[in-house]
Amino acid sequence: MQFFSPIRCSLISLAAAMLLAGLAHAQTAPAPASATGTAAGTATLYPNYPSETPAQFAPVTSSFNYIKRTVMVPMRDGTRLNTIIIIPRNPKDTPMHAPMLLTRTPYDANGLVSHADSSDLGTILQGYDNAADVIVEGGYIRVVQDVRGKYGSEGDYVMNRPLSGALNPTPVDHSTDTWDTIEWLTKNVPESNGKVGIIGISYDGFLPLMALVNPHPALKVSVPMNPMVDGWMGDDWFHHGAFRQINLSYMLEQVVTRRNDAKWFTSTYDDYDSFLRAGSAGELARQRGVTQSGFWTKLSAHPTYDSFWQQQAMDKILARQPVTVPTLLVHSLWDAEDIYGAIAVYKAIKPKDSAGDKVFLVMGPWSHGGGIGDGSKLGAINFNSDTALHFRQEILRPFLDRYLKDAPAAAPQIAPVSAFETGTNKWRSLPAWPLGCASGCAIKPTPLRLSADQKAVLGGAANERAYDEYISDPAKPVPYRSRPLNYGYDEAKGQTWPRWLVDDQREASGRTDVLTFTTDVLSAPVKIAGEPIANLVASTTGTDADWVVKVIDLYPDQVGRNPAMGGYQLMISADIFRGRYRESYETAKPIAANKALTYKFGLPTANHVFLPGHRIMVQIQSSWFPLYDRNPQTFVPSIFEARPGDYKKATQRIYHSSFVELPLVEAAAK
Ligand code: PG9
Repeated sequence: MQFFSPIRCSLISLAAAMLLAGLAHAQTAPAPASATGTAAGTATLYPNYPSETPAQFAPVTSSFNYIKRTVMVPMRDGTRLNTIIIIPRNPKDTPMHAPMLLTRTPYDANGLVSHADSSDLGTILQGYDNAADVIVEGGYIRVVQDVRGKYGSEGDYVMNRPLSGALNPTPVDHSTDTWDTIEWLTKNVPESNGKVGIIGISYDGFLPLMALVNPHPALKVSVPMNPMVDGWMGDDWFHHGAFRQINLSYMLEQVVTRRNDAKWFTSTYDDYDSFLRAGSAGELARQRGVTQSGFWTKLSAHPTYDSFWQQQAMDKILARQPVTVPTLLVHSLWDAEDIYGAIAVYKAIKPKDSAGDKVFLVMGPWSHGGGIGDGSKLGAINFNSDTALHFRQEILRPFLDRYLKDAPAAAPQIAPVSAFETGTNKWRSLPAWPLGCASGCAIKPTPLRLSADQKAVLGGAANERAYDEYISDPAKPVPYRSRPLNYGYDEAKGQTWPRWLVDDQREASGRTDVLTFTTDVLSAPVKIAGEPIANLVASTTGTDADWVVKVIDLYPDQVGRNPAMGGYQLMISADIFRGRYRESYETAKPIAANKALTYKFGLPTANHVFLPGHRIMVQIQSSWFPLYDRNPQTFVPSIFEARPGDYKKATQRIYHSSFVELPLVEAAAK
């Protein structure tokens, strides 16, 4: 048999040849011939080589300690969402009666539960976004789902799809999709006990908040971890109006294709250079194709805190809802992405929890999502124990068990607030937040004054007229961390973005365009609990300006037990404010040049003790680059479209009547 020489033949002889070939195959087992058409009425006959791929493969999974089902769950508008249900097998392989833990995600549901190809449930879940130890040990049914428009799900993707209404003309949103999913799950997963919890981090943490809007009756708990809540005020897109241009890559990859196939590219090793060369954020967006993303179109059309942002702020939405589902808000004290959201939601909904049994808060010394990792240290900072393990085992696990298991009494009630106190490295169980201790102490807002000789003074009288000044040059913006800057999450490539908030700030304090004010060495501990509030009295020679205020724990000159920490400048709370919003977040206005004006804005929550021997430092600067886009320092209608000629040097004066109001805990300091 010639396998590869074509046989020319008519259709009749082709049939005969195929028959013969088939016979030959039957006798000698070579492959049967196959034919392809050539000219009209003729065909080329090739021998056939049987595929080694079965028509249908039946995976052999009987040894697995879980059962995995993938289903397309229909929503009320007919759109089907890719949903993976993973059911643990109990030792006797009998159906279980387990609660379901749902995560909805735009980040590839399948990837979330396919950490490894393994017969072991713990191994496939291990890795990210799952608190896998709690899920596996608790015997939960794990359900993960792609949100509409992403990965295996049908439908259209809209960034943080707003609720049906003014911003969303369709009748479907994440609230209805969660409702429809839970409805389907409770009817179609016979192994479940009919109770559902929803859990997730960041975007996946925003979705458990959406689930609280008209919640399905089977939704028994919600665990929003580091949730994205208000994209303008303090989470991913802006902080007090300053644009977080570092997220342009996210905006591209997340939006322009269903499976995040389009990739951001770098054009310099040091991010600082490529952002600076592009000029404005709008120009860089054009250069990288981000302008093709529908979300960029919306975001760049809404640079102020207008109804577009206000109507989708989850804290504002939830403040209008009854609080019916037990909710555990998880906050990270050094969250580089969503440091605003969890606390904002707590403030919005805790007052509505009249029985005190629905709203819980935990805050740990973690980066974004760090509660599911190893919480023993963050960068150079050690916490003396695995704080994340403590959270998962002692807080998350009993919380889930109590509300989701059929024998709830077995699980203890967790404290209303579990707050890790940095500096002393201790967990505190508190009845509410902010509160310095369970009883016997009070918070006394106390000014930390920015005084002469670069001194910071706790309490004391203000000196109205004196000031310090610096020149802010947009051509040389202050880097947000030491260069070269390499944004990203891949530790193997040296990318440590998630923990940049604990970087040593001494590089910045040595610059002439950064002012520093430092207290004397503390002789007693100073404890703060809550949000410091910046009260700058400042002038600029320009007509717009950014103000960055950082509250820093300055370590002793020498730290015997850990010499590398000598003189470390650890940021405890810091944020940026875009001066054009001084009078109103909704309307940008030029700043009156050379006039001392007050800028008041809140900094992120801290729960920290400055120890004896340490000092408190405040740093002030007018750029934080390229994390935030540069303020041209000349008022222009849209900073996204600022032209090279708009960027001007300015002299910034910080008057000594400025202060940072610290939420001082009185008794604890004694
Ligand atoms: N911080 C990310 C994000 C959330 C929501 C919108 C955009 C980005 C995240 O980690 O999911």
